[in-house]
Amino acid sequence: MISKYVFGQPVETGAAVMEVPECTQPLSLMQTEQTPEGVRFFCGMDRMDVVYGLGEQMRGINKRGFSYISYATDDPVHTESRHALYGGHNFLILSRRNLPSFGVFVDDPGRVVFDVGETKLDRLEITASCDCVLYVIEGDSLNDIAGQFRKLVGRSYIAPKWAFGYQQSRWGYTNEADVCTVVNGYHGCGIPLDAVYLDIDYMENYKDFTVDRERFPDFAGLVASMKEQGVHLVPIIDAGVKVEPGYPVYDEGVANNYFCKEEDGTDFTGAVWPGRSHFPDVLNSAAREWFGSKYQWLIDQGIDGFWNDMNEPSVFYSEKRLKSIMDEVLSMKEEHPDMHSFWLLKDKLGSLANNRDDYKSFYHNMDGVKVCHDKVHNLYGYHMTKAAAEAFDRIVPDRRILLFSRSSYIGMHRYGGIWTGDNASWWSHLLLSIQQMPSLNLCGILYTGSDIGGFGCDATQDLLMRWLEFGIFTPLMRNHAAFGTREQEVYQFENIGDFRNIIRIRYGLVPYLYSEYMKAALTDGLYFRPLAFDYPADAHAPKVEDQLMVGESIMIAPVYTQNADGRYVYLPQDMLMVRMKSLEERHCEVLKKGHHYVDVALNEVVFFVKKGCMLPMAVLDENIKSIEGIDASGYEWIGFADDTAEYVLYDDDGLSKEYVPRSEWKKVTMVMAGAGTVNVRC
Ligand code: MIG
Repeated sequence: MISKYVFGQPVETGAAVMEVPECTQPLSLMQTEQTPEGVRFFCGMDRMDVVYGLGEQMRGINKRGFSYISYATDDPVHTESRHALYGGHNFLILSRRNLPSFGVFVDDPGRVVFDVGETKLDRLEITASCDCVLYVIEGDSLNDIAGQFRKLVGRSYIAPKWAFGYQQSRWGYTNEADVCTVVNGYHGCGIPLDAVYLDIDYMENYKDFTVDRERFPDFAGLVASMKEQGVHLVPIIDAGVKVEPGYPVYDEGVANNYFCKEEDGTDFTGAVWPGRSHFPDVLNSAAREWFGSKYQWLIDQGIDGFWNDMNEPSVFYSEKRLKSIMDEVLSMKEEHPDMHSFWLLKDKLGSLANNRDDYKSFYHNMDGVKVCHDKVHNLYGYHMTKAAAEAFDRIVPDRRILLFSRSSYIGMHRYGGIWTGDNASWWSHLLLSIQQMPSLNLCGILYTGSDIGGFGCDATQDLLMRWLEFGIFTPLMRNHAAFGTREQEVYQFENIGDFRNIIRIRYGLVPYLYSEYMKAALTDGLYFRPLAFDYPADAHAPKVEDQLMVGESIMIAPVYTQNADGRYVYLPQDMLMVRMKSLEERHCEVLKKGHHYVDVALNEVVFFVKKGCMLPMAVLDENIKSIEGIDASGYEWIGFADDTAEYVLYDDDGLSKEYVPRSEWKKVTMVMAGAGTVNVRC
């Protein structure tokens, strides 16, 4: 049951797609109070209660004990103390031990604070603005609450099947030769690869919808020849448009008032990679249509995937703030600063980037209504991505295009996925990425993954290998690294054969992973789930922070510490442990419910099959180069059963939008016929 409460005069965010009548009864599960900052919702929490959700945030699967802020920010230092990352994912479930659990979605695209028992241990407190919509969702189980929420916000984005292949990226591939080196590097080692990313360096002076002619003399030709080898090129699109008369995107934007405005009506200027830039007013439907239509130029050259970046929007500095701070700094030139003013000076310069006062200083034209950006801040990345997705629907209505964004808000999950931004090559960020996945899925974001190996800092061989062993289960499986860091393509490291085996296991798993992804998307289900969602009666399950259910059949328990040769794993029921050194070298063993220490060598993949469940494994050709090469005519099956195991297999062409109706999904049954032998029926 979903109850809707409206406060003030909220902006239409488009997050919810289901009509829910406004509730006439007063809110009972939470109390409400007006504060100087806005409206506050709060309720008590029992010691054993768990809070799930909030999407892309720091810390654990259970969000208790900290405050989280929804106010998208381009902060590349994801330390434990951070309260905000790139998204606004205002949905959580309070899972209560002794009372019915419920979900809360605060539809407010401005700054929202979730104090989940930080200030007061036993209190959940949410502070939104005066204009917001609150949805409270009651249901029979955690899965039921999550499912109702997903019905409210609509079907998640569905990526093309090739986007489930392994992908390589780096900020620093600057020309055609760099791209070829990567592809040859992988193919030369017999490792499949489905995409290579183009970061900002492919553009001409960081201008959106341009390609540098000197560095990419025959772009369309390169795109086509790569595609022949099964590799898709995926260019980045940044939010900021370079101020440069004569550059058509700039000229058209200015002429039609398509950019965000200052209070006085002039175009807001902030600096990002292109230098002085304007920001398309993607909250205005005409501007959105215009900006989206620009993607066509790249689609016409054979591009079929994009990543939208810098769309918090990131502003390195605004012209007016830089000027005022420069003046201040210059006025200090003659004095020898005391220590206090020295630190003040340093902070001033540090406060230039992504400053909230700048976000308060510019405006959108929301189809006739002037709205201050700060009030709708979290909608920007969402609507930039919506601009692209709506354009794809016009340009190539029958085809799926890969699309994901850095900044997002609930509602954007219908148009694209996200990656989790600028993490670092830290073991703690491997764990963080494991913990972010179920939280993101709860908010509807299914097509997601982190920068494998870590974006900032230098990756070590073992970190990359362990990260890949987890990354083979994330829908987006992309190795990405920052400019200036150690080169992170797997062939740059020792023991390439082990890397090859792990990536090939991913391709072997694709029939299962894709099937599970599609079923989750088409039924509003969860691809990644915390253990407690599947084992609600198990008292230990809610405490497990480093294991996940992946699809209907398996559980994973990734190793995320250096120099470990295994880890403790909790089994909420008897399971079949599958250990793989390669796709062909499999070892299975039944483990009993309870706690186990499981050895996991650095070059091994281990996962667990639930009882009564099974999964398909593709049999791969030695030379498989991409997803296209997977033979779908027959699979091997791994299952665990006393008598029968079942699996519902979804498959389609991976490209069109005509998804297979549920009545036609294939059910595969495995029947044990005497010790060690099985019959499989389809
Ligand atoms: O200011 O385009 O998160 O993935 O490589 C940095 C360069 C801008 C941030 C993205 C990252 C990308 C980088 N971008």
